[in-house]
Amino acid sequence: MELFLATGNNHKVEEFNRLFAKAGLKVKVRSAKDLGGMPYVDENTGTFTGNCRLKVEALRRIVPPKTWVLADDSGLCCDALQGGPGVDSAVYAGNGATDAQNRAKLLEAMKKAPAHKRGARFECHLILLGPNHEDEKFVGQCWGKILEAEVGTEGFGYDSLFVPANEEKTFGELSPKQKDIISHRAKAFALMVAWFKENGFGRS
Ligand code: ITT
Repeated sequence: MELFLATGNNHKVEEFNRLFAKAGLKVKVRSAKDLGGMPYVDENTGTFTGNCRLKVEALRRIVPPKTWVLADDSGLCCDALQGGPGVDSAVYAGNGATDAQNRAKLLEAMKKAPAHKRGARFECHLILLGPNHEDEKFVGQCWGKILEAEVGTEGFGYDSLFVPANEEKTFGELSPKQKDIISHRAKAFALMVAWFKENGFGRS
């Protein structure tokens, strides 16, 4: 089976390629790039699921028939910021902001938060559309805390600021292999793989 990733974020494409590679499914993974790029989507719903739906539907309109489409909407929700930046994680420091600018803004916003208020979680919402009206949603979360300075250069986004629960190191220090076991994306992805297997997809 062939599946298109509805994202313009190359880091997500990289992570999904790794996750699919170890999932034991016969899936040919393609990305929106192969179709000329992800169509523009105004992510204005205010929810992860709503934005995810906009992305998956936007790509579905242009994929070849009989293919699957998967979208990911994700972000970092910090206790001290009442769940922010949340759905606005990618544009926290403004439209077109770089990951480094977003991290700098987060550090500034969290400057006065004491140790016991630095809890946070990553969320990942996936929506999967199939060629025969399959329409499934999978959610994963990863709990942890925000450091007072960046550590590590692996990953992307807020990885160098986030230490997952039961770990000493940030996602920016852990290897991709380690992140792929405990991350929000890995957890949502595992639910999707279970669904594929239960429903007999991905065997050929
Ligand atoms: P697409 O909408 O094209 O998929 P995007 O990066 O704009 O790409 P989102 O709207 O879902 O995607 O925003 C996700 C942001 O949340 C991302 O840009 C990071 O800042 C942050 N994020 C999500 N998952 C992350 C991860 O595993 N590690 C670090 N930061 C992450």
